[in-house]
Amino acid sequence: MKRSVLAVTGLTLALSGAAYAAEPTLSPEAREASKKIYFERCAGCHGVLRKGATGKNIEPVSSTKKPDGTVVEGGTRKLGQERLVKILTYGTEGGMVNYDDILTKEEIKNMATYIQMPPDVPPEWGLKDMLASWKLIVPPDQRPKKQMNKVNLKNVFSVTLRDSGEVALIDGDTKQIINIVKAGYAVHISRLSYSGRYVYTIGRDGLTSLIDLWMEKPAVVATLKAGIDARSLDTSKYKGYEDRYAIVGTYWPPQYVITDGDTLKPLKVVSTRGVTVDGEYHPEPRVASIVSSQIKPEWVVNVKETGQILLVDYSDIKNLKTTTIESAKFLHDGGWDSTKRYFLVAANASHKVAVVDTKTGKLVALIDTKKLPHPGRGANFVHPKFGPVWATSHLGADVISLIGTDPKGHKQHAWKVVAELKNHGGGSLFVKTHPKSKNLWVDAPLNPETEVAESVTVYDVSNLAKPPVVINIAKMANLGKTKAVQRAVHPEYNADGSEVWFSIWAGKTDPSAIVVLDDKTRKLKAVIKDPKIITPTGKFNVYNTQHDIY
Ligand code: DHE
Repeated sequence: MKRSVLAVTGLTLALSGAAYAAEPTLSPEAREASKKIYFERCAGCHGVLRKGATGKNIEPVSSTKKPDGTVVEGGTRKLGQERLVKILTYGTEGGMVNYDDILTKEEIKNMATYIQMPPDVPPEWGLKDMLASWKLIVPPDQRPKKQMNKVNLKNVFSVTLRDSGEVALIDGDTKQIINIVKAGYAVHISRLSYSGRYVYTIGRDGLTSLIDLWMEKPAVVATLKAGIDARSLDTSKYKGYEDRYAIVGTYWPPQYVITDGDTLKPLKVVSTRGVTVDGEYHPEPRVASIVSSQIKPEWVVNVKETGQILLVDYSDIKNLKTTTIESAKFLHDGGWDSTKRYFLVAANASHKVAVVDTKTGKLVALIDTKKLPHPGRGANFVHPKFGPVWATSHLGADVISLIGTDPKGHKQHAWKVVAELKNHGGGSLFVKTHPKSKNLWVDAPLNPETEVAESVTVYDVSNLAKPPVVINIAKMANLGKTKAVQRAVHPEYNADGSEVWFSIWAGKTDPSAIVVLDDKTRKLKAVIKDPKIITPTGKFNVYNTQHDIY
């Protein structure tokens, strides 16, 4: 069966030389419905203004300057209605997937017309809008003074339930659901306060939620609509600033907001509109990953379209100092090296990984990788020959690249791809290991082959000559036949590194599950099933997320 989850995340269109279509129009109702579909399914990859990032440029009329200076005219109007319907229905070899199992024929027809019309531009979202949206449900002085439940909080997992817009808090010791809370449309990630008390979540609709784990039944104590479209957030982790601030990055408007850590009250909004590393103005440079330094009062804010990495010093937010580091365009996700001094981030559509030294505030290297590196936060381990390395897998290749990260002890290998391991397929999103583990786990949920998408590869990092093992995780969940593919996604360790958890991500109306393996034996330990576990994707163990352990 050939399907792909990119169908729910975005479109990729190839240009052909067809003639321009006639002036496209839609009824107000069809336009409104198409606009909604565009924002929910397409904007993530192509951008609100359709200038392209992970997906291609799909402006109605576009012109691309080639390296030799020639200009190629293109755009969706040139492609025309018929061709666009075909692309939307069947997908393309270039990465665009079929929408025929997600949208109706009528919706596809309207979408083909809609993307030939000028983009709808959502409103700006400033401090005033944010303040009006802000809800302080339980003020700090009415919250518990100590932990009121008996849960081992270190081993709680905050699990994204993508299609129900919720987060499930699961006790990692007992595997019981502690609570399920509303967390915004297609909630994306969870991050932890430095103290480990608060979980912060971000919905794609910009809804930011603050969950207090100390309550008898942990629940949301504050929310903020930080923007119209968002993917990332983090908290202040430097000594003296623990739990003081949070930062939320938004796709639309392209900006970030600094908030109070324990109330989410918005304090300062900073635009990321500006100039790319090529020196061209970009109107929609979206905030991709954000991480929090523990060696300085700084956040590393990665701006996708411009390729600029911002080191934002939060020690004086009224007089905000920012270091702007040129790297490569289309920055996406990334993680720390094992010392937490260097941050490695994928510039995915540039097929590169950028390395920043947060101590000196400088770019250290831009490393060529295979097509579309996608590390999640990556994985750190000590390679028997090359010393400390950080790993990334790829969306566009069945390869896991290992990059040397030890410029002191292994200078000749630092910031180079020192080895490439074979994954069981392309379409990988996440890799994971743990300091106490010898295993490196790699998924491939976006692979078009069902068997590959259901499986993961595991390497023994102490002996990489040993052939890896491919395990079909979905089969272990024993869910029976489902409408959607049961994608095995996002390995995550428990706090002591003895278990590794995988989400089985099926359709919204299908049963889904979380599969827990014993890391040492690689054998099944538990399957967490519940009708309320709808489309689980990311899982964030409190202790590991709090301390950036991966
Ligand atoms: Fe993600 C991380 C953006 C689609 C699951 N995703 C991130 C980050 C960004 C991002 C910028 C880094 C956040 C950080 O560290 O601060 N993701 C995007 C997109 O733009 C994209 C491609 C399309 C979209 O429309 O959203 C996209 N992501 C997806 C999915 O379809 C996934 C697989 C399922 C889902 O839940 O939506 C998905 N993304 C994740 C997860 C992480 C993530 C689980 C965190 C990984 C980690 O271990 O930290």
